[in-house]
Amino acid sequence: SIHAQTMDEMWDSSVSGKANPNLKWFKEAKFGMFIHWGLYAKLAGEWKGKRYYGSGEWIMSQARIPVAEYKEVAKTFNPIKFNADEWAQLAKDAGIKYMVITAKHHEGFSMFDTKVSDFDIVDATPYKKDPMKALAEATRKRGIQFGFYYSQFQDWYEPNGGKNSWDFDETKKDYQKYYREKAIPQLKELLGNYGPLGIVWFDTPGGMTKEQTLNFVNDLRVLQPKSLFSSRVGHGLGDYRDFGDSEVPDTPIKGAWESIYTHNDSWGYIKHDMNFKTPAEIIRLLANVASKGGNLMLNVGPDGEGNIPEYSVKFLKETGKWLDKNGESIYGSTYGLIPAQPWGVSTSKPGKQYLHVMRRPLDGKLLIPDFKGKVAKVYNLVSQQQLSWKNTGKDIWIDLPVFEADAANTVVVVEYSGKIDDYDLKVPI
Ligand code: FHN
Repeated sequence: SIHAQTMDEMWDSSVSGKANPNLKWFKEAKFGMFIHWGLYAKLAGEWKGKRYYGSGEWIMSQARIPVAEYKEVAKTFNPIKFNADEWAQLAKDAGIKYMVITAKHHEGFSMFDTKVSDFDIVDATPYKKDPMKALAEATRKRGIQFGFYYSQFQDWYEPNGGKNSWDFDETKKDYQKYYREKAIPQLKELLGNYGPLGIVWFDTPGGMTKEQTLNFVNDLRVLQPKSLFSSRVGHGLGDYRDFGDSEVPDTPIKGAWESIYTHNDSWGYIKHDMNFKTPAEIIRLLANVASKGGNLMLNVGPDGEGNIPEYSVKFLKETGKWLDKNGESIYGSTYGLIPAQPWGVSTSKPGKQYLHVMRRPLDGKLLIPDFKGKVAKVYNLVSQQQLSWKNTGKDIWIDLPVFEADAANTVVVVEYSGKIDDYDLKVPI
């Protein structure tokens, strides 16, 4: 089918049942950084003095900018402030375990050195360097898995690129020609020229049957046998499931999956919106996603000069400080066996439930309803202060002292023996 697939069509748990052995690092990582960076970052949500609402990387579409005009933006795109080591160090300081950056978004501009098109950062801009090479090295040096985002179908620069074009007649497009001449050769460049990639993150699939997609996916896997392909490669051929933008499931799910969120309200940089998620919001979001068994990949949108916005730097460093002390309750954890409570959520490791207490009950009495395990001890993860609890034979009540004014949540560890009922899980794998 050549229509763009729905999220569910992109994921087929029967396929995911043959879990990729390389998923181990992914399932333990829990926290990734998404980076949306392209010519749109220079426009920053404005075109010819007019502000456009919505996500910054869609400005070419929002303002219906003709290709002939949009390509001129490249002539003044010169991100001299870009520093790969600074970006990789920020990820490290934030407790980030993997990074995925846009190699080519829907605008069709390649942020990497490509022989396939001259609409790229080396040939079309005064910058003339390949930032992806430097970033791949800087992340790898710090033990951070590195990967590319690639818009494999939607390409507004190409006469045969898929979807949402206003410059080209959609009915006259030859999608196969676009894939043959641009998408597949560029994917081979990305998977062949930047060393081992942890992830290849596809976006908005379409224009190819399952058979055709399987053929190019098999070719790509030869180049990167250990890389994980996101579910937006389409036709259920991904290694792990991506939910919709800013979506987190409401019950725990087994298997490998990821929630993706913007840091403010836009994937690409926009100069107007300063609504950045605070450290407390990031930590609570991360705890909530981890409590359902998934990873959070949080986006940053660098500007046209190559700076990551100051609030992203500041808030991500704060998040990293919390993870320095509380990371045991997130990294390597899986979904919590205590359903979400008014006070917060839980994550699990064998014999331990980590309670992420986001709202301390006014009377200081924390209820774990219907807990079937045999509690051995309860303590504050950071201070290791032992906490008293009472077992009513059905529920556990924990006496919670007033904790230091913690920005986000305080983690209480419940060590127990015995089996707690597993969830009635939505996805068996
Ligand atoms: O259209 C894109 C959008 O610009 C952004 O890249 C998001 C990130 O998941 N993906 C598509 C919309 O889902």
